Amino acid sequence: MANKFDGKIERSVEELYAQDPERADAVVFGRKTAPGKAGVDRRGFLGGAGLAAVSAAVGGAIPFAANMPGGLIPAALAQGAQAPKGPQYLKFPGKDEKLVLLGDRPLVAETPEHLLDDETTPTGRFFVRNNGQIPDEAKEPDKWKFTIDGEVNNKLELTLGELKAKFKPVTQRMVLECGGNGRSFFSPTARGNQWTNGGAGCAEWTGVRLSDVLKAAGVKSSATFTGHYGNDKSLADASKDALSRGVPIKKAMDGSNLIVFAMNGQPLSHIHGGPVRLVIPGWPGSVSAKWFNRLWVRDKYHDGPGMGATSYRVAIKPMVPGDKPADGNFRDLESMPLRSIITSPANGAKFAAGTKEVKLRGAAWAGDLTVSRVDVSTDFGATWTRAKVDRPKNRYDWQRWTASVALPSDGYFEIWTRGTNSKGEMQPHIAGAWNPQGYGGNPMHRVAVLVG
Ligand SMILES: Nc1nc2c(c(=O)[nH]1)N[C@H]1C(S)=C(S)[C@@H](COP(=O)(O)O)O[C@H]1N2
Ligand SMILES: [Mo]
Repeated sequence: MANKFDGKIERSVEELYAQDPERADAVVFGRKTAPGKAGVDRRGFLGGAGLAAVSAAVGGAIPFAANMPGGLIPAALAQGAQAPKGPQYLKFPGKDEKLVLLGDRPLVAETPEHLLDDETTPTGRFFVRNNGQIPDEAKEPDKWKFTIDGEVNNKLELTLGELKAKFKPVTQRMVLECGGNGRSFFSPTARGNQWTNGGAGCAEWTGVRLSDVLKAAGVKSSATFTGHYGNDKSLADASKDALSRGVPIKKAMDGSNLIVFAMNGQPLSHIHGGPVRLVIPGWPGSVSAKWFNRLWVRDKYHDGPGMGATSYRVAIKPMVPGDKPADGNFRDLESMPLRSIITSPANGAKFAAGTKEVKLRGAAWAGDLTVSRVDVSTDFGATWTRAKVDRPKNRYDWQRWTASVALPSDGYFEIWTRGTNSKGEMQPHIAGAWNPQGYGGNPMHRVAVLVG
């Protein structure tokens, strides 16, 4: 069927979308480059043979085909689902077998969006991100030691047991999100783990406020920045730390930051940094040190592994996608961008013929900000329906949302979600502001559904 389309296509439309989305788009939408004017396009429209081929590839008629924007890879064919060998899954004790393995050295796995459907992300479904070796497990958790030193009046050396005895425990539900979440949406491909939207989760974290501990240490006026350390070592060189990032002292003193020893009511598991980790919500996950053993209060910008150059950094002046990075054009990614995801139905869901209504569930969050609204569309963005968005339980909680959408007929539909944050900013259609390591990619999330 599809591979006979046009008589010229050497690959099926499915393969073409997986291997060469630009060419697939050109073929399907009839993109023409004007003769003698390289790069000048005349947009075609999705009709005739192109429409037939795409409909065959996605498995149904496309009632809203007339609204399909050129350049759009149908959600049913988008990369990831179409990876050459199909997705690889994480095999790890206590972890859901449907977490998608992004790398095994270091071990990295993400949660597909539909597994983020719980109000609170169960530990078994929580994404895993390591930068180096996974250290040996602590035998006596309460004897775990960490230090607060540098620009403080009283250097503190505390065991976990002492921390629990001396400071008040608090529990907050908060999003932890990898700085590279959404990286796979960049074109051209950005360097690093190809996260979709699943490098994030929202757990109940129990610990003590970092600010309480910093106050006990007495932060000097010379303090400007922090450096966070864990006891894991680099894969390439076991004499070096795997990662050590930090934040401006103002962010470090934010009352939402926790020194965490329990996750979802259980002692913090080893893979998530147990017995003790930091959770610095709203900012790239890389500042939330696992296997936490030292916080160095510094009088200048931190220079540990993972700071500087293009790591966890975005372009100050917009750059041409794919270009070489210019020195000095980068700043640390601080607050994470706005993101909304559909957690039910799953991408590729099938509904019985005659289904006229689909109930949607999702989540949205916005780094240091909140989400003021979420809208959903079933017609490629021509019209939008406002979702009901829950309030966060506490600061840095995600916001669950629900909506119900009507479908006019059987066929192939895409459900799109678009969040708006408390500053009025909306998610873009595509990942913009390209940068070499692909931070800040937050295009609208789309799921394909097939009725009949
Ligand atoms: N010590 C240490 N802490 C770390 C990391 C690491 O490699 N080593 N990875 C960071 C990154 S990049 C992220 S996104 C989060 C992931 O936490 P998780 O594995 O519990 O999901 O931990 C952060 N803390
Ligand atoms: Mo991360």
